[in-house]
Amino acid sequence: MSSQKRVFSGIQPSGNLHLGNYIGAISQWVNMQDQYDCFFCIVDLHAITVSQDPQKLLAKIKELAALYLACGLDPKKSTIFVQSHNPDHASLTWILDCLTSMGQLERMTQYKTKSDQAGASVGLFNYPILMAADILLYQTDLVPVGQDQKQHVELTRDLAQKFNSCFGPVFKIPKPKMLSVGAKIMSLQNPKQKMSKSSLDKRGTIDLLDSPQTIKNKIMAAVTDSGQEIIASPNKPGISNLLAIYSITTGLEINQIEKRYQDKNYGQFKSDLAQEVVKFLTPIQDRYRTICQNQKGLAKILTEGKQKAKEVSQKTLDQVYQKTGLR
Ligand code: ATP
Ligand code: LTN
Repeated sequence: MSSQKRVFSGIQPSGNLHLGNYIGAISQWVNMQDQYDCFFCIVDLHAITVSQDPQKLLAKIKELAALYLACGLDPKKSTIFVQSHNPDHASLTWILDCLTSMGQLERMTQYKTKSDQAGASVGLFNYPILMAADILLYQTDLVPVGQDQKQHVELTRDLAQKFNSCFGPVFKIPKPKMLSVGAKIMSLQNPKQKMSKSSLDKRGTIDLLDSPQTIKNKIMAAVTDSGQEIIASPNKPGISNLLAIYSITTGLEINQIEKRYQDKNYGQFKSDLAQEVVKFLTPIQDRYRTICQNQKGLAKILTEGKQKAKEVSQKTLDQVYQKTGLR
């Protein structure tokens, strides 16, 4: 048995993967692979909590798997798999459903925001419990995510504690892990809203597969703040957001970037940032295209991932069945 701490995280194969997803989640994952026993999941069952076109969904699952690899996830180091390929996720969800109060779910911010549209599904309401099942099945220590998912990881901790105190110790209590800079990348068009796959204004979101010209156009059109100084500050949400993107894509500290642009204007800063983002994304896009040419190889990685995932999750689920009197 590995003595390394366990990491679990996932992204939904819905919409296009964007720089916010990369910075808040994937950049952490890539850096954790050598130190931790990592499980990275394509959470397709979460994606269907809102309506999806079946043919597009299957293509999106493959696209996301290829992007995981292109961003630097290494199947020799990490277990990469598709959530619905392992039925244990849905099985544990039901058991946790029966332990969760309606009130606990009604408090979830993401649900409150997303259920605005008429006809919100029961799945959308139940979404955080499926996420808790994902995490708890693997006896996870750390969950690297963006800021918006913190509340869901806290619910996961509460559910694990409740189960353990009702039935005896089964689950590890996981902790969220968030970046100090980049946990919430904001829309380029509205620095008060997070950059999001489902955002209607596409100019606010930089997709990992955007062309260099599109990236340049979006960054040059980004909303900035009054004044001229290029500094990170709460009353400069637009510039602070661009500085966070600059920092992650170049590896420079925010104060180094502030110094570099002390006497420069917004236009120069944005034009340099656009170049840095293009320089950062081009190799990811090149690798993505190469990986897509080998669909068999990709499928093999996901099959092996499923097997490794199942080996771990099965043990937890067996204990759950025993403790709850189902076996
Ligand atoms: P949707 O709009 O469909 O909710 P999303 O853009 O929020 O999608 P998710 O699949 O929900 O993307 O998120 C995947 C991961 O990326 C999560 O860990 C989430 O916290 C992180 N993430 C999403 N948006 C951002 C962002 N703007 N800044 C930092 N991290 C983010
Ligand atoms: N809800 C997450 C995606 C997700 C997840 C997980 C993240 C599903 N299961 C388990 C971490 C761990 C989101 O980003 N929307």
